[in-house]
Amino acid sequence: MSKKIGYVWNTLYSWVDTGTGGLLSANLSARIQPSYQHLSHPDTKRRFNELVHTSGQIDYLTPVKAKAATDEDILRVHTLEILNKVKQISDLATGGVADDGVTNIGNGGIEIAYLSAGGAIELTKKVVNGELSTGYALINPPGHHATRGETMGFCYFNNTSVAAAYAKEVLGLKRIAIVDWDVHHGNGTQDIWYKDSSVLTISIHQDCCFPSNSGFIDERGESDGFGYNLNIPLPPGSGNAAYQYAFETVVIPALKQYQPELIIVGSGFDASILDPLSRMMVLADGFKAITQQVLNCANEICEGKIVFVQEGGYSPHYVPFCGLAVIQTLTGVETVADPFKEFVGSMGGDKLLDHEKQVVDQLIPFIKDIQ
Ligand code: 3YP
Ligand code: ZN
Repeated sequence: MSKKIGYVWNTLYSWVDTGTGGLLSANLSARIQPSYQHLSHPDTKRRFNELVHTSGQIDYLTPVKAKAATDEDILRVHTLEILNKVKQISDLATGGVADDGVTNIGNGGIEIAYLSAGGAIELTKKVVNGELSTGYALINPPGHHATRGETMGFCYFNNTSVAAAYAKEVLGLKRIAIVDWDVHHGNGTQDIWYKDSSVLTISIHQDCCFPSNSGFIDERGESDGFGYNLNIPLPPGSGNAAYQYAFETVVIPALKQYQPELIIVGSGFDASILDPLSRMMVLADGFKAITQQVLNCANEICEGKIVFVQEGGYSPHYVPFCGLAVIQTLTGVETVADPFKEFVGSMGGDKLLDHEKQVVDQLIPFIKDIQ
């Protein structure tokens, strides 16, 4: 089999207009000064893409052109009501600002949301049909907070779920796993597949980070979907060691038990030690290690069929190197090493702590319930 690694990027992904707020909308009467650099400003992802090129990694990748997802693609997981509302938000003088004032996409920005979901679909299609062995979709806006009927937390369409639904309904797959390592809870993805055993959803995140009212261990799915949703809510301060332990103890055994035909990774880099929207301590090396674990697992159980789809990550400085670590693990070629390791590598997170282990171990008995 040819070892072709796909790579999705579109310049429009960095044209998402997050507005003049930093997280909340700028607001004179509340004295929130305009910042012109929203925490989710697309520069972070643009810099990641630029490093993929300047590091020489692009020479080992096969560019995959994102096509806009169709309404039909979106409606496999979202309601017509929210689709129409998103169109309206994007079209009108609201300028692409969702109700929460935080989830901004800019006037006409819905075109980018369709391209983002479409990027995930294109890559998935090519990995499933064997044209590519695996790949990375560096897309924007992210998706994992978007439920069937709601936008939320920088997310419009749930990209990984749209890709999974495409793989099920168009490509005919029966079992798919979505592994979400973004530091925030993948509440939208959980919600979409909560009653469905044909998509195993696993979210590893910082306990109570965002949303603060979901992502708990006892949210295991409902009816047919009971047992097919796993949440691993790690305590703040978790780093490489806790993540590696969680993957070897829970994520990988659950995947082996489930035997999916395709693994989709929701790849956020906001568990990094330099991220402003969480309090975790993962280094580029940590992302490399968990990438290697899921890659080995995919090779063992599903002919290597695994796709990586971008979620969050808000350190403009470190996200590019964390992302590069994942891509270098896919290509098997290291062109640039993590230059930050020297400065942030001795702050902690490299030893598994008892309170981290205790959380992960609670999930072990759930694995046998997966069929
Ligand atoms: C949304 C508003 C406050 C925290 C933020 C989290 C977005 C994200 O990266 N989700 O994965
Ligand atoms: Zn996140």
